[in-house]
Amino acid sequence: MATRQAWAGWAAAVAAAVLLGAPGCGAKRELPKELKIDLGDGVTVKLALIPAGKFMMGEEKNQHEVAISKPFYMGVMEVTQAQYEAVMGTNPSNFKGATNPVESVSWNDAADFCRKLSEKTGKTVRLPAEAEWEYACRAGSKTKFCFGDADEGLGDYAWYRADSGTTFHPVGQKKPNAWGLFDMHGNVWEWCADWYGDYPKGAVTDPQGPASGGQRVLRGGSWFNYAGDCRAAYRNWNGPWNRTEILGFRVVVSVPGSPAAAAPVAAQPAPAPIQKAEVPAAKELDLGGGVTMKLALIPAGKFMMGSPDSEKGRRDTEGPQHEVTISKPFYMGVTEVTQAQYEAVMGTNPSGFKGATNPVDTVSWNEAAEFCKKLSEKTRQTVRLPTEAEWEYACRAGSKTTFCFGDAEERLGDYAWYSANSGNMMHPVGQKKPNAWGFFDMHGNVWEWCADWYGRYPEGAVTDPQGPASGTSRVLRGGGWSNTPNICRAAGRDDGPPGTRGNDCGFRVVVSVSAPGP
Ligand SMILES: [Ca+2]
Ligand SMILES: [Ca+2]
Repeated sequence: MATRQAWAGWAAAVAAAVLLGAPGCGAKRELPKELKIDLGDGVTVKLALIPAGKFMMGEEKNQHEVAISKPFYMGVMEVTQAQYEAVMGTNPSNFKGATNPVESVSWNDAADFCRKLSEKTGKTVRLPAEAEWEYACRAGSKTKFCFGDADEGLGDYAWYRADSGTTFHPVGQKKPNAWGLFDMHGNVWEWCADWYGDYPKGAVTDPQGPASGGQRVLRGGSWFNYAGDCRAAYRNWNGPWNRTEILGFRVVVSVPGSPAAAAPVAAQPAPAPIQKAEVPAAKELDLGGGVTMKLALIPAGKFMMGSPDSEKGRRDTEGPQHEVTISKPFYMGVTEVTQAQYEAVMGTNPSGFKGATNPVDTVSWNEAAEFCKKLSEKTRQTVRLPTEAEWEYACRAGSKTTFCFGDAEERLGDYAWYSANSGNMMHPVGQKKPNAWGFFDMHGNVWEWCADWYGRYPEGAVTDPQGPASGTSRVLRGGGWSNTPNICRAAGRDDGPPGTRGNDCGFRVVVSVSAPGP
């Protein structure tokens, strides 16, 4: 029913739009329903005509009537990496793929893209106003999502936490909404033109958001987010310089001749030059209640992942040994997540061996992922589990040996709690020596969940591997207090179903690096 109403609205709007083409000259010109921009080399941007109309924006207390007075064209897809590269000559994305959405782009980068594409085409290409975005997302619907209220239906329309395999997907693979727009829910967050601020109290026409601010609006959720964050009304924000791998955008093109067409672009200040300031070597997250978490920066680089055939105690799941490039620096927790930290974020402590500075144990992969989600929301940063490659890279800290400190098993007790010295229990984090990059307990104490599904390694060199696209168990690394040295090796791997818990299984987190602000 929502669909039929939507299409009725569409027809009415197209009829209304006829008058806009050349006001006063009497010539009736129907706006084409689709606009195609040629970027050269076979790369095009397709946009759909969005009718003028009214809708209820927001939800609950902040809901208010918005009139969109002019039709406009909106990108049918998120801007892809091929499109971005065709216009900008670069591709900053972390998850490379020509038809993947471009990501790791700041609001400033997105505005620059619009400016360049406007110059190239002579059209007014711009970011959507937040109101235009929600209007287009709803496509006539009044429900939680463009298709209704049921979370269960979201997978038909969106790549989000439950079906994305925690990675990006090419644009346009799911169902479009009633107005033909793809991935409005999920895949990549989309920058809107507006500064973030409170909504107006009453009905408004063509709102542009506050005149100034510190944060720009983001909409729609991403592959990293759960259903609630992908709602039509859900608002997010971030600093305009922030480049995170879950942030992208789509463009709109103003209808030629419409009087308000140029306004939003004029309202956008010139992008600030990207600061080349150094990324700080350490980071501290405030978890509330006086509890903090220390993280250290890990440089981008290359390493040999897995073990050589000659390594003592090797299992064949550790091969083939292959070269891995970690293309971006990232922050990693200096210690395993402690029980105090877990409780500050989750409000519970499931551990078998209680102690505020003990690592949290008896947590499933799902719970570890939930912790990351909650801490991401709390800190507005991308907190996540390390990929298996990031974990081993951080554990090795430049070493190529059995352990981070060399091959001699006799020295393991200096760095790790394991079967020979643990007294059959875990110990507070950070009591043994750290590795060369300052990380404690990478060997032993508790096993650490990694983001990846468990599976066989690739045969050749890879960049930023994420593990298999699907699987039945998640990767565990580093060994625990009950394990022998052999199990605690840098290349050692184990796995467990994502719902299982063990009193020797915990985790540590990483935070993606985003460009520093001005
Ligand atoms: Ca999206
Ligand atoms: Ca550990």
